[in-house]
Amino acid sequence: MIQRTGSVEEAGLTVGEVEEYRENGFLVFDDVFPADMVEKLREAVASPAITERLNEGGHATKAVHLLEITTLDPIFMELARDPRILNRLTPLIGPDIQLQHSKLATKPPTKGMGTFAWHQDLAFFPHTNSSVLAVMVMLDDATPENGCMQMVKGSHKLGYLDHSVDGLFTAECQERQYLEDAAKIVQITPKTGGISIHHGFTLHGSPANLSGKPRRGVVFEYRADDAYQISDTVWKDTGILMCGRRREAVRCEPGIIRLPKQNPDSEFYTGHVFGTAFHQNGEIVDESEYYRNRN
Ligand SMILES: O=C(O)CCC(=O)C(=O)O
Repeated sequence: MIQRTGSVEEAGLTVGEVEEYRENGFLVFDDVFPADMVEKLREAVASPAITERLNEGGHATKAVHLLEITTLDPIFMELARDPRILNRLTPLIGPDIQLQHSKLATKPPTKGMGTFAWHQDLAFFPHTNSSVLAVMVMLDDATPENGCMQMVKGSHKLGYLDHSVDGLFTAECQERQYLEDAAKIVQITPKTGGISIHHGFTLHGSPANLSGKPRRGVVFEYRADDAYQISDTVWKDTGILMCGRRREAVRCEPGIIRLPKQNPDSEFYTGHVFGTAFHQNGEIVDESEYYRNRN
């Protein structure tokens, strides 16, 4: 992996970068956002409202994903719309781009905590096409010591992998054979103000934070405007147009998508086993005996 330095004025990607994304399923850039901007983002993270939410999530000892971060401070919506990000995405997924979700991803300073199992993002929230990708903006350097993300080169070409046990979604890829080739596993280490971009099928995870310091990143999942979400949660900021226009059309890639069936005992259970996106019932069906029994 080549780690690049992108100037503030730089727009778009080179042909080589697009090829690298198509081949590996991820890209990493340093120096995308200047120090003063990172400082403002850190101040927003330290605001009383966000601190309270992080405390509620137990961020001192646990990894916390604070969802809908764009709704908690306008600085995060500005960041999601920043051309330094969007100009790097249009060569990958076209000019019409929506936000799929946003979050602040923290890893606690408590040593040895904050592991994320190997997974594909699209396995959580399948879409009719695989344009979905994630951008992580680093508010701290990502290092192997603080549990930076690791990605399996080329795994985005594998399509949907199995994340379920006994029919219930586990949030962990169960096809361990794709993790056996150590030469394909890459440490993703953007510095503070840098970003990583990864494809929604790229198999990734992150080990525990051993640094004794917090590691913070802002994550935006984006999708082409013609991708329709099939299951999991529709968040407050899902579907906001970031650039381009609404096509009013859905593009479908062929194939069968197994829906991630949520475990009602999981902390992420949203009240419908296939999430609010899949749940196309009105109150009458919801309240019927038939639906209650089907769950
Ligand atoms: O915060 C991390 O290190 C991992 C986050 C992640 O894998 C995700 O949001 O999909």
